[in-house]
Amino acid sequence: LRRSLAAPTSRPPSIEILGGTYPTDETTNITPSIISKLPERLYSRPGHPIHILKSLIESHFNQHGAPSTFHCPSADSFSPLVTPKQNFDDLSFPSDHPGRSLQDSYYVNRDLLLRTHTSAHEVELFASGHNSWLFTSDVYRRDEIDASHYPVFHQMEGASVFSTNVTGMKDLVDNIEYTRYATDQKDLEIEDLTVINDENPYQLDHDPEQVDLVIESLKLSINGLLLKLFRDAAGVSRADPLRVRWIPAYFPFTTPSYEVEVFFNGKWLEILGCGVVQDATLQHANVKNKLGWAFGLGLERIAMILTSIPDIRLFWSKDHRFLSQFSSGNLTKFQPYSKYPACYKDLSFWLPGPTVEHNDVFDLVRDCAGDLVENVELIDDFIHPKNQKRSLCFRINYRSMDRSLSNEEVNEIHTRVASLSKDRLGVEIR
Ligand code: FA5
Ligand code: MG
Repeated sequence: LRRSLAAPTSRPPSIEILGGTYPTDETTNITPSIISKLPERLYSRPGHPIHILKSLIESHFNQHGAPSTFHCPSADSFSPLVTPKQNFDDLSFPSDHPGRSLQDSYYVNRDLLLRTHTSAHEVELFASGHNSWLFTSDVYRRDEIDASHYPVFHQMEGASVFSTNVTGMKDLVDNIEYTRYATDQKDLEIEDLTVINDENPYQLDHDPEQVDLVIESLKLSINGLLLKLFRDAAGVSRADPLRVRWIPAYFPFTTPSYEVEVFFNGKWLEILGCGVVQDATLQHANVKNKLGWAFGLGLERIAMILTSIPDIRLFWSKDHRFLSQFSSGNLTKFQPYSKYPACYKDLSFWLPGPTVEHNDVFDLVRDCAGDLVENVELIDDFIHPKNQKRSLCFRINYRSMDRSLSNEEVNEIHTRVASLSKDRLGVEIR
């Protein structure tokens, strides 16, 4: 873990999160803005697009996914604070994987971080004994600021495992037959660019014949879901087949692994990652002699495509002009209300050393501006020829989604951004 930039003196000895008190250490980088999101539980609010999409997928899988039912436990009984063992080790992440770094993930302290994906609960979910399950929750990642990136978003994880004995294999074949029957293939145009090779291999202990059946079940299940979401739910004309593309991918906890893209409004969009579950994960869950598939998909991304919601901040809006649009419980097209004026301000500073982490800048802007920041972009980076000092300039675009901001209000926020930059990053404002 790289050291946090926060000066040790500015760090309180402990922090309060969801009613608990946790000691801090030199890795602590969770911010007040992030802590304030933890109690929101968008996935459980009727009439919220995240909840609507979750319910739609759950009922699809329970009608057409398989002859067996999918267990759908509520995320309320799974803490978003997980150990590095849950989020990484149990999922076979190598010790030097970038996802573990302080730059990419929010740590409470070295023993506890916010889950960066729903896969963090795979072992618990497999250990619960259900062969098929779906799990939806908030996940947290440090990232840039723009209309499609927000440090909190929602994923749904799904999995199905089958016994490797004769009965289990019969279930698997039944599953394939059933899923094929429920998937009207002629409305789908599938480009399958995947191959099994040294880069995306079978697992050593697996029987390729059995794995091929698992992969067929996975592909049918996912293609059926996408057909349901992007054609039936989005009301896309049946005259055009839906184009779906399967490409090879890498995840430490599945092999072979795939990513699935959908062609929508002229672009290929990555919707989910998936693959054949690593034996190691099942062993940690004490599941023996089984083999199966898992996937993880991004709910905001799919909801934004289906409803044309233009900015990911809107999912957090309390404005009735947003929320009332989905009160019917359907993913109807979003009717934008007027866009309020934007206000750009530049933040220029001299660095104290060779570099500064951009995610540290983004987090402090979020702490000062909350959802009033629309995007942040690096517009200048130069080194002074005489003293070799490096200067960066970030352009911050402030805009509210529900009202006009006054110039004084934006100036006040921007002044706080500059002063927090000095305190947290040790930079010299220009
Ligand atoms: C994962 O998180 C894996 N855990 C997925 C997985 C599960 C693979 C089970 C294999 C088996 P990835 O980081 O690619 O993978 O994210 C999965 C999906 O989450 C993406 O396809 C995308 O739809 C969504 N997603 C990822 N990052 C963001 C983001 N910053 N904003 C919105 N959606 C995102
Ligand atoms: Mg990905």
